[in-house]
Amino acid sequence: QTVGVIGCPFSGGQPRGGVDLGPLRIIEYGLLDQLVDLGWSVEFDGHRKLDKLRPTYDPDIGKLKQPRFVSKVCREVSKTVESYVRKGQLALTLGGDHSLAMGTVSGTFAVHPDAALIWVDAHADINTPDTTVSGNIHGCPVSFLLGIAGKIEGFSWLKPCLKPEQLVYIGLRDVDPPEKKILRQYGIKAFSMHEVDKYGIGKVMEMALDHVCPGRDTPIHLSFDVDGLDPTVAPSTGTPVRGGLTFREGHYICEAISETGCLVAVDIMEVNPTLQDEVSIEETVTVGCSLIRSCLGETLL
Ligand code: DIR
Ligand code: MN
Ligand code: MN
Ligand code: MN
Repeated sequence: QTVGVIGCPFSGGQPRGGVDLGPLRIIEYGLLDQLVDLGWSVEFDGHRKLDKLRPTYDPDIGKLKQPRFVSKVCREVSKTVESYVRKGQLALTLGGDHSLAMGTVSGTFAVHPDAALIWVDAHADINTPDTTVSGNIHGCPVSFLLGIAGKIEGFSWLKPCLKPEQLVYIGLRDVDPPEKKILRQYGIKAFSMHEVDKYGIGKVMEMALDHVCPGRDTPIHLSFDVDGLDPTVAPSTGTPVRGGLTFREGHYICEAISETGCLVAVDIMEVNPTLQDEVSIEETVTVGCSLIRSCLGETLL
């Protein structure tokens, strides 16, 4: 089994610097050796050179900030993810901010249009260019993937590829009012922290998989924003929200998905190794690596 690692040092989908250093720190921490120790053959040809894609002139489009830069980067990432998935390799993307998921998810769905998308996050990231208040595109990727974002200059390469029933959320707790309306309108399945508390993570994963992967034979793309975890577990991230997934709940999600044998692509996003103190940074990088290992089959026994 081969994993293709795609390092994406990119922060253009939100205003805080430093999230572009996430993938570098995760690799420096020794992720690739850990994956080899798990029995994987690892392909990694260095971090993507994304900064060279920055346009010289990139004014806002409506409220959207740095739209052309985000679009060009995601287009490039999409091609890379698609090529790994097409070869039958597991595409592992290290972010970088979550706007990158427009690239990663569209890459996976180009090969597997029938795939499932499991989105672990405190946020729904489903604002449209009309509903976004912040203008930060990392709060919008899902609307683009669903094709409900409308026509935005530069994004015509990104064809709607995701149907509402192919998507399930886990860990939500900071959803904007217009986002709640979109979730209801399209009947999108979401397990917020309320449902995690109510049913426990074991039952939530069973229900989530029953929804998007009922026969346990649908290819799965997992897009994991580390802010889905509680800030005590993953403090070094740009938009932490209290009341998140515990260390074990986060890992259980990855283990349960790994057990299906259906995983074809994973994103680990929003690790920002410039926020909080050195201990917090180390904890966040470490948990990013251990989530990845759980996705790639590491078990406790
Ligand atoms: C907010 C926050 N919903 C926005 N989103 C974040 O900016 O659209 N996503 N932080 O990760
Ligand atoms: Mn996110
Ligand atoms: Mn397929
Ligand atoms: Mn988030």
